[in-house]
Amino acid sequence: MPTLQDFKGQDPAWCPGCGNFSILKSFKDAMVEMEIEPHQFVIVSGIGQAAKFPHYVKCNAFNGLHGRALPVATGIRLANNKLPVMVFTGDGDCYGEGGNHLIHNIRRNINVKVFVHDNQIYGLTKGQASPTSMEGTKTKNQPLGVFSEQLNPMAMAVALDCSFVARGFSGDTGHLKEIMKAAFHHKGFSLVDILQPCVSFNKVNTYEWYKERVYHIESGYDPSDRDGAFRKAREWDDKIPLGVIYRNERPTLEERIPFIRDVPLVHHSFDVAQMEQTFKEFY
Ligand SMILES: Cc1ncc(C[n+]2csc(CCOP(=O)(O)OP(=O)(O)O)c2C)c(N)n1
Ligand code: SF4
Ligand SMILES: [Mg+2]
Repeated sequence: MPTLQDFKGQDPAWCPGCGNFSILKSFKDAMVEMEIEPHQFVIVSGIGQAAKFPHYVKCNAFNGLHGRALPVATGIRLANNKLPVMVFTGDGDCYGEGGNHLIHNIRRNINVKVFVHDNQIYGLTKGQASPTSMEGTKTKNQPLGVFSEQLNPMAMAVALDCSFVARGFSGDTGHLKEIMKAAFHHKGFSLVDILQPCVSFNKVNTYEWYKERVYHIESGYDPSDRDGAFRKAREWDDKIPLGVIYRNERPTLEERIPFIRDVPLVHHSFDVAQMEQTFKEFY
């Protein structure tokens, strides 16, 4: 049985008080409780404070380019669809630079779990507005306030019929751990938006700001009702719902590709002579 010590990676270089620490704790607690060993999964990330996550966990990891975690995660899943693949990403990385990949992988329903550290700011590059920054937020780059409307990633995901849509809060680690476990066990593309205070550059969406607004989605809520989920996903200003907003069961991309459905590509036999013959056809 794994212990927390088994997941120890490098010492985090995040600012003291950053919400990322609680996400790291929730994740390690979830892995220990699910009895998953460090070698049994892969974490993929892009660039940003959030994307440093796999450095701080002992595991298989690929730290790629800004916004490009999902193409790598897709490649890994297509090569070995028995291997759990998770992406840890930021709001800029996932919803900005990587927004195109997010849309199309939700549509394909590849079985990858995406955890977004949503601090509503570009943290690593010292505080520019991100797609989830609220309209009017003043930053050094946007001294008159953000002119664009805020992206609602939960409503977007429900609109795209994303297989699993949930929100957690780094100030509520026990609840976040349960959301992470539910996402891990769900079959299909899973998007978990995690409210994560950036204590250095986001002076608006602080721990207090979130605590005044977040609430756990009431028991009896039906996450399979897409219309109800869309209404729930649109809640934001005074009341911000935490929990599983939407869930559906539908075939994954991996299940729809006949030659990897039963046997992962890595376990297929490889015939060099046949490959050479195929290449010759293109000469
Ligand atoms: C294509 C590209 N654009 C911009 C950058 C510069 N850049 C690096 S990190 C970053 C912001 C990351 O923000 P986010 O994904 O929200 O992560 P956070 O640091 O807030 O966790 C930016 C703009 C880059 N490295 N590559
Ligand atoms: S800049 Fe913000 S997101 Fe980055 S480590 Fe510091 S507090 Fe965390
Ligand atoms: Mg960010």
